[in-house]
Order: sequence, then structure tokens, then C-alpha cells
Amino acid sequence: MSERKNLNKKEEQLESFVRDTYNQEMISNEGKKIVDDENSLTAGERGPTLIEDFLAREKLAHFDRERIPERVVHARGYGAHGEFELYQSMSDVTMADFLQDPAKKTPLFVRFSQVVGSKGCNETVRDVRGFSIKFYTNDGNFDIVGINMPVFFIQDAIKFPDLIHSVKPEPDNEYPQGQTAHDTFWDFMGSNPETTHMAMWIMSDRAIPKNYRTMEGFGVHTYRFVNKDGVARFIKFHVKPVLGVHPLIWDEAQKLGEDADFHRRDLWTNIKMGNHPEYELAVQIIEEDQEFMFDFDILDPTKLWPEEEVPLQKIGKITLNRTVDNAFSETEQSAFHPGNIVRGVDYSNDPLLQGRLFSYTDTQQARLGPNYQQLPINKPIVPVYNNQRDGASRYVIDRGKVSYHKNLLAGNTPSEVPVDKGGFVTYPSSVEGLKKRKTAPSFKDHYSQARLFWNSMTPVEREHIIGAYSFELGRCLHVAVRQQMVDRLARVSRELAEPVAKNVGVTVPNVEESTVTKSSPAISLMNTTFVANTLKVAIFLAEGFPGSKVDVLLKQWKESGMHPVIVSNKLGEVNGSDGYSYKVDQSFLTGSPLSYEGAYLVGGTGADDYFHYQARTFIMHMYNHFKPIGAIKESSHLLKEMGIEEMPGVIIDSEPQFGQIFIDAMAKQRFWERPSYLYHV
Ligand code: HDD
Repeated sequence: MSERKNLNKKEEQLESFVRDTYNQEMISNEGKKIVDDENSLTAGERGPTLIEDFLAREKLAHFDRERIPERVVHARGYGAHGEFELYQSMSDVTMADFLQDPAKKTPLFVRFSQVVGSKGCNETVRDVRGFSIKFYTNDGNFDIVGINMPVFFIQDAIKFPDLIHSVKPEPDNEYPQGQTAHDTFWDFMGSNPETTHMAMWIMSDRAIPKNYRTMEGFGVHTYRFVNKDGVARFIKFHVKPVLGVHPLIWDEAQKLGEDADFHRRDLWTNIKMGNHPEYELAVQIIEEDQEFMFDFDILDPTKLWPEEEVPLQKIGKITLNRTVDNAFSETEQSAFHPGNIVRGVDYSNDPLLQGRLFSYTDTQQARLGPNYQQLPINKPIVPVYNNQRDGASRYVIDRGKVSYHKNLLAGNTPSEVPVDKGGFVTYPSSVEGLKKRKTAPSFKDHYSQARLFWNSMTPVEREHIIGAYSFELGRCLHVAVRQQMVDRLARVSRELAEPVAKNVGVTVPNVEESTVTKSSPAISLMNTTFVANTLKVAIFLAEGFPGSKVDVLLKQWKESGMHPVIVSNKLGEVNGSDGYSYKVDQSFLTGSPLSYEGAYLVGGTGADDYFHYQARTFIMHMYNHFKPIGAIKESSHLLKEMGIEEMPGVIIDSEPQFGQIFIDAMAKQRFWERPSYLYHV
């Protein structure tokens, strides 16, 4: 049995399914003690294997079925357990049980994912990221199945298969893997103008998050909160990381192909280190009678509700505090569904949401079978009783004769639950009109919010967006595909369309560009939270480093929440003056300049040519990625030789406040003021 203490209700439940094979005898699935797990049963020592070897058959046949179909989208994902704590009761707007009492903690499971790639793809490609949360509430499971962007590509779920067909590897050559930079995707984007706004988001740095800990989540759709008086309001869910929202830059993202597991490694190691990722759950609320007061349709999933117009209300904190025991049993078998709501939450008529309500049940049944809700990770923490029976891989043993409603033999149980005793009640919204296949006229403005997005970007962010479009369209082999997309961009902003057109060899048509002047500063990542907490700083030490000086800084930086990583020529120990000696965390060979947020160059009396060469290479990479660089005075000649000594964010340790100055530089994270030649704009 595990030694875990203070288990919440979900953990207690999961614990009853956990087994540990450590120190146990080896026993087959049918309960036979296994005497030899290395030799098949053969007729004679050098003879053929016998079919009667039930142990070999069991082992091989099970192995043959170890894989299940990967998710058709969001195949690559990574999960963690956590908890939700409410700040104050939300009973005035919703009767959702988990939003009533701030003293109550709600267990939850999160799965982060990438939309496009297969299960083994690289994690730093440009893509939308999934942000799914399953809250195990006392009223049953509640799921937010969101992404790291507030809008979506399309407005009607019937177009989802087309979108995904276009973005997946092309069907004839089956490439590229997990990427949007190819003809069919941009053909779809150019041919379907409702995607224009989402295109801006995926061409921004939002699509290359630095890690899951600093990634925002959005429920995207408009849902409803319903209170106990039956009053409903329109809402949107947001999940804001406490450390701020921080992306990679494109050059890093591409080079990080060297570590396909970059995001999962970060999440796992940080949770294990005790850096529990925290996010604030927030809602935007629109009163029912304000439904038509905006210059966009609030049911249109290609539109955001600008935070300046509809303020965010932070309602509680999500903390991820435990890694999974088994990635297959928990993460792979987890099944999310945007239709998993609880009393006090309800749907809106958003046509994309409506289609999703069908698709997720269907896909889970196809992938995991009809009894997927009985799998430990998906099981609600409340008891489940109904008359559903049988189906593949049923775990529950239902006793008794009666499996129908109504009945006499079981006293008409399980019994329906009246609304005043907690029965789920659907909000009685009104419906009207003729049955039609038609896009609502209020859904037809595709450029205003794309322009709002562009208006909200700082010059640096605009440069990155231009660079991203130039790369992505430049990878399209068909000039017509590039041209069609640039035609779209011209309707958003000529300032955007012109440099992209130039970079990809097409022209900007003479079309009317959007006249929207509004912006939403909340969208810009330059306005996020900047802190040094949890950031990794590489300390380059050689034999004979100045011990007491380094020791003081290490203590100060650790206290600030930063993570110093000792990097040297080789693993083992590195010894300094004054009897100081440190364990080397990474050698130049095992480490990477891409995985640290800042560098501090120390060196030492024993620094050799290898040390100097490697330290320079690492620092040059980090400098080019705008990261803070510090150095002790004695090693600053290296920075001088590199021509960066005087540059912004390059700090020589020559004053007593250096430790704090460097912490502040780390918190700033990137020094965009440096000259850069990464983008052609
Ligand atoms: Fe979806 C998975 C998010 C539109 C059909 N979707 C999936 C996951 C996330 C999203 C986060 C991964 C769940 C997990 O972690 O296991 N999807 C979205 C968002 C959308 C969206 C935010 C628009 C606002 N999706 C969407 C539409 C459809 C689907 C319109 C189809 C009608 N999505 C699926 C799916 C998946 C899925 C095929 C694949 C695996 C799964 O459901 O469990 O059913």
C-alpha cells in the first residue's frame, strides 16, 4: 500500500485501484505462481515451443493489445492531479456545488495536449494546446475542455473534420508531423474566412508556450451559470497562470526539436520539486438582457469578449500538486467532455459547442468502450446507480433482477431525484424559428476582431507574427495558397500583409482593410505577470571557482524562488576555492542553452579551452534568445570578445547589489531591446 497521507476523496478512490508490484511474487493474470518468466515451454531443450504454454500465450497476447487508438486530435498529452479552492461563494450566480463553500477543496485532474501531432510528436511545435480540467465535484464530474486561446477556427462543428483533415499530415505523403506549415492547412484557412481571427492567435507566440505552468486556458464557448432562483447569465471560463503567460520564441521552439518531451519534463520535474503550478479560475459574466449589446455575437466561438468590456472575475485557485502514478491508466484513459456539466452550469446555443456535445461521448466510446466512465480516472467521486447494464469491459457487478424503470420489484428504485433534492435541471431557455442550414448574419464579421488582435500587439509581438506567417506560408508549395492567405491578411491590416507578401513572393491586393481602431491590452503578453520564481539560471563553474562569492549568490537566488543549475565540463563534483564544492547538475554535453532562462558565467582558475568554448556557445544562444546574462568580472573578457558586454540585459558582477539586479533581470525574462536578426520584417 502507498504511504500517501491526507488523501482527498478522489485520491482515496484512486488508491483503491493502485497496486505496487515491488517485493511481490510473480503471479499470472489467472492467479498462477510463475516459476520461470524467461523460457517458453518447448519440446526438448532445442525443440519447438508448445502451444499449451498458457503463460507465454497470456504474456504475448496481452502485449499484442497494449496499445489503444490514439485520440483523433490532441493525441499527445500530459496529465497531473490537483485541487481547486474557491475564493468566495458564487451562490448569487450559480448553484454549482463546488462553487458554494470556500472551505471545500475539489479534487481535479488536468490534461494538457497538442491538437495536431501524433502521440509521439515534438512538444514545442507551433500548435494550439489543449487545457482540459476534470473537477470531481459532489454533484458529479464537471469538465472544462479548453485550449490556450480564447477563440476557435470555425463556428459550426460540422466543419471540424474538414479543419482537422487539412491540418493533419497530408494524406498522400503523410507529412509534416504535428505542424501547420503546409499547403492543405493554409488552403483551408484561406478558403474559410471565419478562421481569420484564430489564425492571428496561432501565428502569435501563444502557439509556442514555454511550458504548461505559464500557459493560459480558455473554455472558449459561452456557457451559462444558473442560480437557485433559476436566473441564468452567460459566462466564459478562463484559467490564468499565477506566474504569468510566457512563450518560447520561434527559434527556440524549432531548436527544441532536440527534446521532444520538453513540456512534460518541465511539468513533471517542477511538481516533483514542489513548484506546484497554480492558476486562477476566472469567469466573465454577461447578463441575459445584455446579450445583444456588443458589436459581436456572444455565441460566436470565433469572437472573444474583450476583458476591458466584460471584466474577469477571479473565483478560485487551481493547484497541480501530484504527478500520475501511471501515464496510461490515468492520462491516456482520461476522457473529457465539454458536455460534462453540473447543476448550476448550462449550455448556450453556440453551434460549435452544440456539435461537441455529440462528438466527445462518441469518441470516448470508440476509443475506450462503453464503460469508460467506470475507469478509475473518470469515475465520479459520488456513487453511480442507474439501469444501464453490460457492454465491453464492465467493472461494476450490479446485483439483483431489476434493471429497468419504472418497476415494482425494487420499489421503483433507483429513484429519480426531485430538483429540490439535487436533481439536475436544464435551464428552460426559449427556442424559436424555422429549421434551417444557415449561418446567422451576426456571425459573418470575420475581420474586426482579427484587427482588434493586431491593434493590441506591441511592435515585438507584431514582428513575431509577421515572421510566423512568412515561415508558414513560405513552406506552402502552392503560390495560390500563399496568395489567398495574403488576400485575407490585407483585409485585416496592410501593415501585416505587406511584409508577409514580400517575404513569400506574392502581392497585396487592393481590398478594403478593417477600420477597427479598438484594442484589448489584456491580450498582449507584454502585459502579463513577470516574476523570477521557478526560473532556471545556468551557473557555469570551472575548477577553482571563487567559492564564497558563488555561495552567497546561490543562497540569495534560491531564496528568491529561482533555480540555479550548476553546469560544468563533466558530471560529478566541481571544486572551488575556500573549500566549496558543488554537485554538477548538468555537463555541457547533457545540458542545453535552450532549457535555462538565464546564465551566470563564473569560470575558475582551472577553466580550460573546452570550458571557454562551451560557455561561449551556450551564452551566445541564450543572448540571441534575449535572455539575461551575468558574469563575474574576471570572466567578463569572454563577453567582450563576443561583442555583447555592453548590451541590454548583460550584467557584469561589479557591485554589491548584483544579486538583486540579476533577479530583476531574470524576472524581466527577455531583453527585446537587443538588436536581433531572427526575423525579416
Ligand atoms: Fe475538441 C479533444 C478542445 C472543438 C472533437 N478537444 C479535445 C481536447 C481538447 C479539445 C482540449 C483534448 C481532451 C483531452 O485532454 O483528452 N475542441 C476543443 C476546443 C474546441 C474544440 C476548445 C472548440 C472551442 N473538438 C471541437 C469540435 C469537435 C471536437 C468542434 C467535433 C465536433 N475534440 C474532439 C474529439 C476529441 C477532442 C474528436 C479527440 C479526443 C477526445 O475528443 O477525447 O472528440
